[in-house]
Amino acid sequence: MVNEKIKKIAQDIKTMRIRGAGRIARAAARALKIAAIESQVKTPAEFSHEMETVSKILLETRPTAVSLPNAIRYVLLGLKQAHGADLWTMKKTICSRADDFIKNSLEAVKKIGEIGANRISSGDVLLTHCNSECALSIIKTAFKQGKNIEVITTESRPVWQGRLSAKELLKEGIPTTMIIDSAVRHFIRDVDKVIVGADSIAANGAVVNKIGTSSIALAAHEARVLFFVAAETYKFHPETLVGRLVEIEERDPNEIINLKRYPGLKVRNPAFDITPPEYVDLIVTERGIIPPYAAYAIIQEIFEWKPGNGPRHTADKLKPSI
Ligand code: RUB
Repeated sequence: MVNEKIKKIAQDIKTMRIRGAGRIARAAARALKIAAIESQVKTPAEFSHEMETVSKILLETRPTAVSLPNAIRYVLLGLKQAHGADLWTMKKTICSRADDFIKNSLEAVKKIGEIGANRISSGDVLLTHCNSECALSIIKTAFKQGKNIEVITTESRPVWQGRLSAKELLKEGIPTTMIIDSAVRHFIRDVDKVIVGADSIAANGAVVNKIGTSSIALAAHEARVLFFVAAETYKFHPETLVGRLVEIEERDPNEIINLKRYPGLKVRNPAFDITPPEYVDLIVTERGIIPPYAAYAIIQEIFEWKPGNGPRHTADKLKPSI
């Protein structure tokens, strides 16, 4: 029987009380740790089975952010590491890998802020979309370094994550202007750099992020404005190396409009879109800045991928190295 706390975390991810790819990943690691601590089973085999069941529930919440399966893959590698061990050791291994993931993830966000802030100059006007911890980490770090910056944030309809960003930025004292999503091209010439996060990055460097990101990238490209993506290396999608496409989540149309009032109206509500690598100038990761075309090399290294092997996700490779 699945623990109520796990069901609650899964439900919170589904309904977006927990949202943003990094937070979702950490919540999944936390859920696996809770499941391990509170497990009532008696044998290692039953325990492995229970962990797989919990993972399945978590994986079914939201399909696009690869940080979720990557976090689970990272924690569950503990089952393989502790193979043949007693139940207590297995539980301990899962708990310590979950703790490791959470700690490394938080460190990565900080490191991305430091690395990315080096590319921000005093006087810059930055545009951000949605609400990305990593993108905001760069902006906040640059501001804390004393750089005189301004931020334009979109509303990010239909769920208004731009309001979260605006609140966070204002709390830091950063001058912030909000615009409607469709006003980006109108204002793009006032912008020096666009900084967004990512839910998944494919092996060819294509970036999956909040719906509207690709239109912003297109406008930035047209106006020769730099387009930065800020993402931890667990946002790189290992299966895209062998042709898997990233699933784009389509959410409830009622997020956009009350369908009861418009009988017969068809509404589409994709939550994410894909920005081709041609429109991305650089990706700031905790391991350093890379061009989008280096995504392949990152995936190969982080996941120890070799032709014919499935991806692994090891402890050492997640640690910031720069
Ligand atoms: C969130 C979103 C964010 C990325 C990166 O979408 O698209 O830009 O997840 O965020 P949603 P972070 O609100 O639908 O989850 O840098 O915080 O991981």
